[in-house]
Amino acid sequence: MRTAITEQELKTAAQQFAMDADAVQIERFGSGHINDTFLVTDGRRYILQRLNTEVFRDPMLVIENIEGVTRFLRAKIEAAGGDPDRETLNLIHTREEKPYYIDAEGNFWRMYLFIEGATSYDAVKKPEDFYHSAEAFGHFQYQLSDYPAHTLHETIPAFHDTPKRYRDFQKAVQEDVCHRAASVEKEIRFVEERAAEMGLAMDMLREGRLPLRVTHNDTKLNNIMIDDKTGRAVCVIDLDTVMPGLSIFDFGDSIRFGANTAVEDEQDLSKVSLSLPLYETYVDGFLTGCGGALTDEERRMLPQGARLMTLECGMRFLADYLQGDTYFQIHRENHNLDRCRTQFGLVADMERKWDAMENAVAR
Ligand code: ADP
Ligand code: GN1
Ligand code: MG
Repeated sequence: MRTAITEQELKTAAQQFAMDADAVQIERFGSGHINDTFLVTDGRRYILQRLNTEVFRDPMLVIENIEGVTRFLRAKIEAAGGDPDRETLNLIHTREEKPYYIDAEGNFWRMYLFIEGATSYDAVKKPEDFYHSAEAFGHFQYQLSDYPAHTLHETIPAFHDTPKRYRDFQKAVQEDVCHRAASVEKEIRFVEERAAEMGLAMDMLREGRLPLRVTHNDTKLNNIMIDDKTGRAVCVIDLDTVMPGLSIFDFGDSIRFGANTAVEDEQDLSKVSLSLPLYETYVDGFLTGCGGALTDEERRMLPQGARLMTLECGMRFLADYLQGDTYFQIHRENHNLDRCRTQFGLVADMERKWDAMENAVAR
């Protein structure tokens, strides 16, 4: 289990990153499900995070990836005349010149410059924001297309290996450690009815029909900072899962989160559906951002990427519910079950709108 964090631990951690501990203000920040995130102010603002080391078993590998990727992006941003302090994450070093701090309890901390004048959204407020996020995630992949992929660590092995996620899910059902399976028979059946389709994308990867690229792997709308003035995407954040992966999954995870007419944990399932206009907006932005780099097969498989990411995520939420909510942070009873249900509701709606989803890509 993750342990609670005391105020003293927070102050001690902040202080390592060359800050005046007495002058700082620290408060919880953001709505990520994995790390503990804090806003630290000492005149300037920073993001302090305790990495979730149950999810990221080897946090040093996460830091090495982020150092490598941000250094690479920084050079490209500078060459393009951009502002590297805002357009990519910047790790702050400790007094000992390290980009992380491990405290007496073994907690793993890191700090970033706060990206000022920008906001990360949990739901689409304006379609233009969604377009710009699509372009930015596509462009991110494009920028990393010549990154030395062999130097990247796999921070979470088999992260989007859907058949593996399905096997993990089945194990959680069988073990049923919290005796919750009987109450979610309908949801379990929903997954089982789609068992044959879990490998659709991974099989194509194995057969060489889909290329392995350097991808973000967690392309939720709230992992992008939108400029408060211009409305354009300033920076792609949450780089913990940058690894070799499938472009259609980066596309798909964004659709799963942003083109849903309801929020991820909506309890009123009648509000859940796929917004075709938002889906089409994202297709446009993503293809533009990718700079024409996607193959025909990748383009054709975009709708399937959206469906598989949504199904996979629902399966992960349900497995976590069955296992006693140990992976995703929850803030109320049945939170993971609510999240699972919105995902399956969205999958069902995608299946109803399948022809339109394919047509939008073909256009
Ligand atoms: P998690 O892995 O838990 O999702 P994130 O790295 O995505 O953690 O951070 C959680 C939230 O904190 C983000 O959604 C964003 O709102 C905010 N955030 C993270 N990094 C920065 C940053 N450098 N500048 C401003 N806000 C940030
Ligand atoms: C987690 O870290 P965050 O909140 O951006 C998860 C994603 C899920 C997402 C569901 C490392 O993303 O894979 O799609 O929750 N990240 C990790 O909202 O497991
Ligand atoms: Mg995040």
